[in-house]
Amino acid sequence: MAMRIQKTWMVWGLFLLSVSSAFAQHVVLGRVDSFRALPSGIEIQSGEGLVCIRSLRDDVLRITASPSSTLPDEGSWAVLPASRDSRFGVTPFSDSSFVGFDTPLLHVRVRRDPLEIEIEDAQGHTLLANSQPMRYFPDDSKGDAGFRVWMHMPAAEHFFGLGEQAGPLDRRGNAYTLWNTDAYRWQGGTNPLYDSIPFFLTDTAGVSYGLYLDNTWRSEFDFGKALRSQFSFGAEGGPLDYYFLYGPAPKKVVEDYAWLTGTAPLPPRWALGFQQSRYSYGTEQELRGVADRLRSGRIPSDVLYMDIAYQVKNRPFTVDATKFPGFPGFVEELKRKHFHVVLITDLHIAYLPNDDYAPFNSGEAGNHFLHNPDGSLYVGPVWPGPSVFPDFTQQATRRWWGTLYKTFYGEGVSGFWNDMNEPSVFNSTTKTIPLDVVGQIEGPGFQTRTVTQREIHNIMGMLNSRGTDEGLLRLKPNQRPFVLTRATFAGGQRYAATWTGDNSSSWSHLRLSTPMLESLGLCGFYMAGDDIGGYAGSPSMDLLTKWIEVGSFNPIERDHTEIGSNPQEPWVGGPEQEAIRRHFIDQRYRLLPYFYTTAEEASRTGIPIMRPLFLEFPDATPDRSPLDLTAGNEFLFGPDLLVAPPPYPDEVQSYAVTFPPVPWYDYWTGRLVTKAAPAPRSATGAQGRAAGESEAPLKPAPVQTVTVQPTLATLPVYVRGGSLVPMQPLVQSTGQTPQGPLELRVYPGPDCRGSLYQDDGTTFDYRHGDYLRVDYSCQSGPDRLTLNIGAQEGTYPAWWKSIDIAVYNWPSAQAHVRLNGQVLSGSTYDAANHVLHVRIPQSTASRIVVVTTGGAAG
Ligand code: MIG
Repeated sequence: MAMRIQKTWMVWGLFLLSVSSAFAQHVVLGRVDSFRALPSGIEIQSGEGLVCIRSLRDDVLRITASPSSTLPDEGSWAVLPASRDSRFGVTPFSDSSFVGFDTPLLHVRVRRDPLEIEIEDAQGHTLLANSQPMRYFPDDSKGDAGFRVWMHMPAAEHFFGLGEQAGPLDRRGNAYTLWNTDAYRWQGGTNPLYDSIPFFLTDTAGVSYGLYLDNTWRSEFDFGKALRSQFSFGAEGGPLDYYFLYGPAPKKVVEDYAWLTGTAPLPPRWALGFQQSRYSYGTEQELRGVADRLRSGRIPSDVLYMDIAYQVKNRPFTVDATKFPGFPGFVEELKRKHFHVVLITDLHIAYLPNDDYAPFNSGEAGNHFLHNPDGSLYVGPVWPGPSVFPDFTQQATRRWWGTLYKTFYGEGVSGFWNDMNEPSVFNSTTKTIPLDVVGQIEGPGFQTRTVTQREIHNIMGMLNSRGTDEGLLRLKPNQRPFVLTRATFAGGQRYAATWTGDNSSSWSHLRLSTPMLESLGLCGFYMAGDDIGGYAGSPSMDLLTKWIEVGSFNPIERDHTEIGSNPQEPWVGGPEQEAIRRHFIDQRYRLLPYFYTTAEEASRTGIPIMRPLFLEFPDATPDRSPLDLTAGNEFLFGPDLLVAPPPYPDEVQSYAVTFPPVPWYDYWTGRLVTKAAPAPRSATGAQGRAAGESEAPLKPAPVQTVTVQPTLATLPVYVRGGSLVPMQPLVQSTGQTPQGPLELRVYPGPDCRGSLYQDDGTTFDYRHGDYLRVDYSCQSGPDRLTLNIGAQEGTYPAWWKSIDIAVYNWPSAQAHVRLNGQVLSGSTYDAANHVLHVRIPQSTASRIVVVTTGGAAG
């Protein structure tokens, strides 16, 4: 019978698929029948099945299991090969009840009967423990099978992560499905959304670990919804394969996850500028009008987006010359006006077999599209009409896809926007490609084999953006690509930034965006944004204003709206609204040195730009529960700025701002706002307190609050005492060289530190030393301040000739200043706000500035 179908490889592939799922009987890995110590872990036989626990580092474990004698051992789309292959030698352990092993940081115990894994820290406190044995479910008639793993869930455990989810930051009490979905007009609680990131981290009284399930199939995470005191996760197919990442500091877990799945590379600096979009600016004149209005209104901005209307009949990689007659010249013109153009290029390719549409013809010739089970091309309706879909799990297909950017990239288009890549398909109740549509996996790390959408649906968006990113890098190897993708998967941060899809123009959506962006940041996507002003519908002018205020402190600030909505650009609504919005966008640009320094840190460490409070202050509350649970929608923008929008942004009542236990200054006035300045108890990264370290519990610091009256024109922002914040004179785009001194704001407090990173903003030359890095620190007493400016690292020249130092909370006009021991005159004092201003010349050498109120400084 098979002879009738022409593409016999496909039949063979489907045969293999059915064989591989045939073993999925209902299997419980119920007890340890035998075990064998491995140099880096243990392998356990349980009935017909196997469980393997390996130590990749002293603080990272990988746990795999199988109902048969073959453990999952294929390539991973998310985990970096070097991390996956690393091994740490362990000390085996067994007694009559348990088998397992030790690393210097972890005890891994597996109960013999029932088979339950328990992971403890070095002090013997349980971090993670199965509450019942893992289990495989048999296929039903539709092929839904899979596995599930259950864990005990202590009362104080809180859960963060799983990428973008429209709800509270803490996932406890809820369940989530990961299945990439085009969710137009999603609302609070809508799940699933556009991306699948099967990673979460926990916080139990300041102690944290992370768990990453390396499985691309439809998966589910339940944090105490079905069962009050257990959490569980599973997938409907694919490998039972997860990683345990030990903190104990939450910040370290985020770094561990970056070690496992990589970081998002440093973006071009212009991507940090204000971005203006709409579905769709339809003509050259219209878009030129937007560009010119931004410039004439002195609204700093860097990026203009062209949505699907620029194309011929919505066909990707075409330009409608009736609307954009001189396309390359127009891109040039915008570039001269310091605007970068980002073009949408959806992944669907118009099905035009008898046409001269090159993307279809070259893709068809290279066999780059997905097929139906009978071997015919899969065709589904999307914007261009009947469309075909690239088979991105083939390396050859990703390479072909990357070549499609040659013309646009050559014409000076700066970045690309990969939309609709869940993938979204019209006229279908599932809104996506049928599950039995067939593709191929082909490429390094993988056995070449046939797969269906069940396995690869969730990675289509990530691999679409990967093809784009890698293609751009091949076309211009020394230019940092910018790719914005709607759908993605764990590890996708290596290839693209993302945004939260089709939100709505409502106050509750402004509120929802903060935890969504924080969660994306915890999951590696430090470059993320939302549609400022809302996509579906039209915002009131006050809402648009407030959204721009908050969005000016988001990693990506992009104003975008749907077709047919009211105008939503920052000037809409009159000069008063425009002035407020401009003021906040100005601040974003004034903060660029600090902002870009934070982005560079994120690109090395994975610590996001937008941070929940518990990430920096895991011990801030008396019971060590995450401060974010009670601190409204406060978030940190970089390490030192605390942004405190009204928790319910449309409410008019006053609200309390909650502060982590260090001194805080008002960003706008520079005045110290918290009275008490208890020493910070929290630790970050390596200094984290081990779980259950049994020193006398630190006396709980009283949680500090101030009461704020919300107004349209204000947004409370505070600066951490003990920070040094570099700022620059206002520019109208990130490409403009600032005129005037660098401003260095000194906010005295404990553990006072800061740094500054600069480079050319567009190339990879920084990887060869062409950057500028300076570390700052300060020590302060009641009438004395010492500021250390480190020597410049790297060869990139500073644009400034001098530095304006602003010392906050300086007690009096009395100020004796010495620079490297030499008396320096000319300081000025702002008595109203207690700020001392000192100007010093720029130098690449290290310097010490000492300020005292008394006689001779020094
Ligand atoms: O079906 O390209 O989320 O940002 O403007 C809508 C048009 C397709 C969805 C994206 C939105 C974009 C729109 N796209």
